[in-house]
Amino acid sequence: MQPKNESFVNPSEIRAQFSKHMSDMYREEVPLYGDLLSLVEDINQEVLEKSPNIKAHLERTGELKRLSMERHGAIRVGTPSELSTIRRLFAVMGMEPVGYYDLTPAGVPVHSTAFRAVHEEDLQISPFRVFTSLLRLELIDNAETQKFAANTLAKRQIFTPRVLELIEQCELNGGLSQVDSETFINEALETFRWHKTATVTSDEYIKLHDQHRLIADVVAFKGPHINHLTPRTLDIDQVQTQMPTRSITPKAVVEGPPRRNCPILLRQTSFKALQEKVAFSDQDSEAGSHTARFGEIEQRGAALTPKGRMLYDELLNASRSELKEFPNEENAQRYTEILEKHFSQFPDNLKEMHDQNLAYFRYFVTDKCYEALNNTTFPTNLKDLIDAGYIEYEPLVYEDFLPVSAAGIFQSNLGDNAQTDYKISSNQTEFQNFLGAEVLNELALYANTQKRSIIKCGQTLNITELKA
Ligand code: OOG
Ligand code: NI
Repeated sequence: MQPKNESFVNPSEIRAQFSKHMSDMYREEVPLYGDLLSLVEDINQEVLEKSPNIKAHLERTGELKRLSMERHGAIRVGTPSELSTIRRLFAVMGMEPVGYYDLTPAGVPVHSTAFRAVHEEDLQISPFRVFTSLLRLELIDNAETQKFAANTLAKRQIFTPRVLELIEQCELNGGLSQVDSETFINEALETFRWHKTATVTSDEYIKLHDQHRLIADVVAFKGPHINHLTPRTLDIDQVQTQMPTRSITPKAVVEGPPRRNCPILLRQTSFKALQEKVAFSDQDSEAGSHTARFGEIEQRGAALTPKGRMLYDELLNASRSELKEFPNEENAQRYTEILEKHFSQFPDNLKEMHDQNLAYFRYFVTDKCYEALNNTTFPTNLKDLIDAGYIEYEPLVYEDFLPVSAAGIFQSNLGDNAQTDYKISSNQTEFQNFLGAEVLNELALYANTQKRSIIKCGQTLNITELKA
């Protein structure tokens, strides 16, 4: 989308630049992230060389172009006001809150949304997304710790004065100039930077940590340091197997659906969080340590319709119940087998996925159709056009996250004391009140993209109402 005023920078360009700067900053902070990037790059290259089909498919959907830019980050904020300002900050870069994720059933005291671009053209310029979680202080059961956490958070300011000015200026004028957008990027980065000094004493840290490692991570520091930045791979099983050859230890299992010919949704794996030296406020040197940041890799597949998603959830739940415990080192092999067994019920070819309305698609007019444009009477519905070879389709890539997978990623980095059974759960209304906006429904976004591609085909064929 173009900005309102021509002298303003396109928000998608700001996002692309910001994502690049963040990656550079994170690579400096966590050298292992650089190793992971190069492993992913090598494997992606290999896949493209070995599988011309995959390459052709990615070229056609535009995903090949965005592959090397593709990454998501994750942050955890502490207060409603931080959440609403973060929303305004991301809005400057054309990112909107999509989806609501409740992580309390998994014993993680947060609820979350994902900030990302929503239109396919903008996603094409930069698919950068940030999984953003808000700590739920009301879930701290110790009144004293709860009060301490609230007071500590109330004292901090995670945004620079200049970035706050620029957010306001952008809201007022509808955009930022080139110079202002550069300043914005540098100032906004400060919010996500790692700080070696904590804002609490080591005793206070221990108290927070005993309550939940995540609470210590959010409360004890100056800001919501980016805790991982995730590149996209074309073959996550390869990355998983090869991680140890580069001295990286992966978690036990890949989250999400099993390996398939036609990947669906999202598969993710991560390496264990790093133990990093920090100085607590009662220490002169970095005598303490904190474990929060980790590495993660993802492989993205087709976005599923409500029907497809229901089937996915059903098969995943069936697999998890059959395993009866959390996937771990010992049962990893068995878990994969169980997963594959259940998922054999999910059609693994595009035609069935399309005809059974399991996934969202983008439609293309074929060369055959272009050649026939001036001398053919075309059928007027999509199905007949497809059957006649005038229109083809490619699945839309899933741009979001999965709550069960996210819980698994959180868990693998939080250690065993995280299995709290919270009595309070989902509260999307409160989350949205804090956010200062409603979260968008991701399914509606995919449906819109699909619809736009049908309209475009209709225009090429001069059919005013191409029936789906
Ligand atoms: C977020 C964990 C979830 C994902 O990719 O599902 C996540 C966090 O650890 O803050 O990043
Ligand atoms: Ni992640």
